[in-house]
Amino acid sequence: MALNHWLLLLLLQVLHEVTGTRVKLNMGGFEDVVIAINPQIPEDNKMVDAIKDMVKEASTYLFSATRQRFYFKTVKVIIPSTWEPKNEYQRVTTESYDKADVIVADHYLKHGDDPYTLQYGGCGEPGRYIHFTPNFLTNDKLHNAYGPRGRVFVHEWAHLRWGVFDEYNNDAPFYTPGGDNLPEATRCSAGFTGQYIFPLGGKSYRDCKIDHRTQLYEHGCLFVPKRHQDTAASIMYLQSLPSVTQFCDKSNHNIKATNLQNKMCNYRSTWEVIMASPDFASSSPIMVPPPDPTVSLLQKQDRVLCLVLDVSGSMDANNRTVRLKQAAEIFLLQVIEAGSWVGIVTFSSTAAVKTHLKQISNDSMRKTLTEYLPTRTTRGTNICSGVRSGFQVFLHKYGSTKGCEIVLLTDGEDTAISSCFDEVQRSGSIIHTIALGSNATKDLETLADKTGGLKFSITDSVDSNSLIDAFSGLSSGSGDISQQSIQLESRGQSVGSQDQLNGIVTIDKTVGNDTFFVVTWGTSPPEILLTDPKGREYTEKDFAVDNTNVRTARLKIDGTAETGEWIYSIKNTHSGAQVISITVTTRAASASVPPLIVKSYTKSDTNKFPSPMVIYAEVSQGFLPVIGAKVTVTVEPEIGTPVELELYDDGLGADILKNDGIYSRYFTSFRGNGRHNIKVRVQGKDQTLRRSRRQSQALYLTGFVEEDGQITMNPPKPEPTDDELQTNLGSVSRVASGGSFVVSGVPLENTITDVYPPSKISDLEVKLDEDDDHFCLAWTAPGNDYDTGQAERYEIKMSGNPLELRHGTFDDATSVNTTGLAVEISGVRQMFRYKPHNFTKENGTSIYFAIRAIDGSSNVGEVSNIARAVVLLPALPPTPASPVTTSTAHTTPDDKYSVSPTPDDKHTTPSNVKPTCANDTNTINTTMETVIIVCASAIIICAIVSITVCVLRKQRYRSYDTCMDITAVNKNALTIL
Ligand SMILES: *[C@@H]1O[C@H](CO)[C@@H](O)[C@H](O)[C@H]1NC(C)=O
Ligand SMILES: *[C@@H]1O[C@H](CO)[C@@H](O)[C@H](O)[C@H]1NC(C)=O
Ligand SMILES: *[C@@H]1O[C@H](CO)[C@@H](O)[C@H](O)[C@H]1NC(C)=O
Ligand SMILES: [Ca+2]
Ligand SMILES: [Ca+2]
Repeated sequence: MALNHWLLLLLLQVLHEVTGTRVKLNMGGFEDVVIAINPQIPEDNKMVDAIKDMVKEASTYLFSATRQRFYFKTVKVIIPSTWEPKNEYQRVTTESYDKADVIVADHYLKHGDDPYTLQYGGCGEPGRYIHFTPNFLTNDKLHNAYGPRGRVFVHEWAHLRWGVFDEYNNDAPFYTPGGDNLPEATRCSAGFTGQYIFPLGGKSYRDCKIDHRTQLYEHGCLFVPKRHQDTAASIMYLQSLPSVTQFCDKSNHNIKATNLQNKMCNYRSTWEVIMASPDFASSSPIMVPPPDPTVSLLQKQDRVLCLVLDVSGSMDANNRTVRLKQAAEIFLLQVIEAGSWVGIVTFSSTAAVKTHLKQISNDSMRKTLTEYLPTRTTRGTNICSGVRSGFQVFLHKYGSTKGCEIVLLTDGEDTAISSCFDEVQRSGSIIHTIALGSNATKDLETLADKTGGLKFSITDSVDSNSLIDAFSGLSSGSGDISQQSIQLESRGQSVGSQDQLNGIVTIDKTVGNDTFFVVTWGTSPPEILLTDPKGREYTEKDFAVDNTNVRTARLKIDGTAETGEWIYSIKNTHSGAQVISITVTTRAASASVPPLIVKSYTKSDTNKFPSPMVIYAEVSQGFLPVIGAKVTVTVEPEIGTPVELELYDDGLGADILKNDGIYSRYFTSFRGNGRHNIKVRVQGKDQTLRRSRRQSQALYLTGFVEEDGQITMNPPKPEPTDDELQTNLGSVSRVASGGSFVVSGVPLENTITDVYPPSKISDLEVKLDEDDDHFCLAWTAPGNDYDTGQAERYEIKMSGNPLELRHGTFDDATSVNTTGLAVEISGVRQMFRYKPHNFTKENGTSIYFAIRAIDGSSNVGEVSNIARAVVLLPALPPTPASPVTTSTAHTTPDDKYSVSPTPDDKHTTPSNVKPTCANDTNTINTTMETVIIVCASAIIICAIVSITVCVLRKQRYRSYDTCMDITAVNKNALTIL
């Protein structure tokens, strides 16, 4: 029991470390939920009131939805510093916009107000943040479409806190329940009743037809629920309807719905997932109704920061003092935002205040501050004395340490560091830690964990330029993107005598103000040639060279730097090899166009071998995902060679959604214990890089069926046009530090055995071959270790009952003989043809398949998605009309719809359906199943392949010349059930 408790605490710790959230659960009450308002939003007290109302309503709703377990106890709202100060506003302490649980901000491209939660982890893993627009919070007209705001908040909170997924699916709105049954709307529970209508424009509609190629309702068909339902579930489907007060649980979960919840959580209901959470384990039902939440308002002040720098003797080793000075100068001269206050403290066995807080009002103040950076070292390391002096610097000016930031850099061991943990916790300051070299004290990160600071780990291998990256990564977390420094390039390497460091930095349209090119070297100044996109050349003579032996040359470009490719060539004219580095930082070019940014996360920031680490990079512009970028990550262990990995946004392996701007990858190459530093590089090429829509959004209810059978429609949802979205972003480069994580439990390298299975295959598809009765299966090969390398063999199972193919019963299902099936290397699309012996084709038969991969060390991967092939005979009974609608025409008062006569080609028989790949886009979103139509008499199989498949294949797999025509369907489509 005691152990369990301890584990739980650990889990909770991990939970908030990962997401940045510092929400605590105390006797069922969520404390310190942070809602942050973007600084670009003009002052609006109505919005603050709306937030208060929303939280109050949400708390009551959450309490009953979770069967009296959870409620909101305290909520903090961060008011931007741009709003008029008020007495009731308290000072922000360790909260920040960047770490907030809920962000209130406008979308860059105005397109509706869909609330959403940024989720990138698997089932049960917390998300990053919830995003509401100001209009969503203040415009009551949106109630009809989204429901009361408190209910929406609970829907999003379940995503964020408990890692459950949506039970609707805009990309796969219908599914076939099997047998002779009609298609149904993707929903939970299946007890939701409503009408399937096809809008004809204006106020008229007709019944939906069934598309025989998919066995689903035609594209454009809408499921309109009745306003009054008997079912109470579920909140992850349609929280807006009054009757909905519960999550789907085991008793009413719709296992057949083609939604992300089923795909991600292996067909478990949302309530089962919530019950498996650490929150659930550490709480119990509460008998009395909880009090209303307390909402406090905090206002962000100016940024106040103190550099607390180690000057112990060990800083002399490996040129650390010089490297620190180079990196800290970049921070003071280029990174920290104008208007901030900065102080500097150094420490060894005792601490010294080098300068009290000075406000960065102009460039000469930046320069002045660099003169306080340490150059000499003394003996001893007393981290707490450094931190305390930092606090003194804040108190000297402010009378408070709340909300101030310390950047603490040390390379030394200090056994007494825990003596100031409590003091640090009480201070309300944020401590960012930079561990330099492998001797830095192990507890250093505790200071960051306690205060919500960033953590960096820097090796003495200067090649990586990581100390500079750490300082460049210390931008303010205020949400004011237009003021933040953005790093475009960061490279360092040893360059031989007379050799060159060459490269290209792309300055895109969104950046260019305050652009600096900084070159550093180890021994003697190199020759520099920098050519701008217009051909103008800059040499080392144009760079300002620091004459205080910092070995740095710096060039600031006046105004906004030219957009395009800047080519650099740095030549080592020294007689021996030396390390040369280049760093380029810039800021946004316009306050109204948000720059493209990259942020990097890890699955957790401590990792015990053999769990795999997952690394994510989020590439976005003004909350819109940016897709088509090449994203690479370098993981640099304390000791040993860095590992480079490419991250993918392909919806496979560790990546849960394709094209959501989150690029992900498993990392398993652990070679030793200790800190691992992360650096992410984004390259976007002209023509490939583009913005995309958010995919996972709250359900916008299209309309209701009223008590009297009339239909009330909501106005159509505003959407940005594809043109707006896909404006060519041009070429882009970004480099960012992703902080560090700590690994433990790694065995000695020569004793490491393979413990990692191939990853789950999530894009299995199947169809029946039209010519020779073979089933053709296609999927993307996983690796030996998750998504890396090559597995050894596959196991494929088939069944008439999909539930048999799930984990648990997979072993018992009928095996498919996989003789002759070779395993491809990870990421390669492969296929397999299979002819069952005694397979009798019966009308409407569904055959299901699932696959898993096994590696050379007998590690067994998870069971894939379940893929389905439908066999249809031509003499199909006429398609019945959709269930609820009647052909009685309604009159059309006001905003009611009327039924127009259903066109009489409604009962199209399969023989009328042309197997053509014409530009019929009816099924563009229903690529989930491939329906095979069998001409019974001749036992000739006339496969009529889904149109979508054809269309997509033409675009992407032009010369795919095999049995497997369907390999090109959107890999993100859910091929489950
Ligand atoms: C400092 O840097 C120079 C030039 O890269 C190198 O030759 C020297 O060995 C370094 N010093 C130490 C102590 O690492
Ligand atoms: C770590 O400390 C030990 C003993 O003080 C010293 O010999 C070693 O050089 C240090 N290592 C680094 C990387 O500073
Ligand atoms: C960038 O610089 C231009 C002039 O060089 C200025 O007009 C613009 O406001 C600046 N943008 C930002 C975000 O400060
Ligand atoms: Ca993704
Ligand atoms: Ca393996």
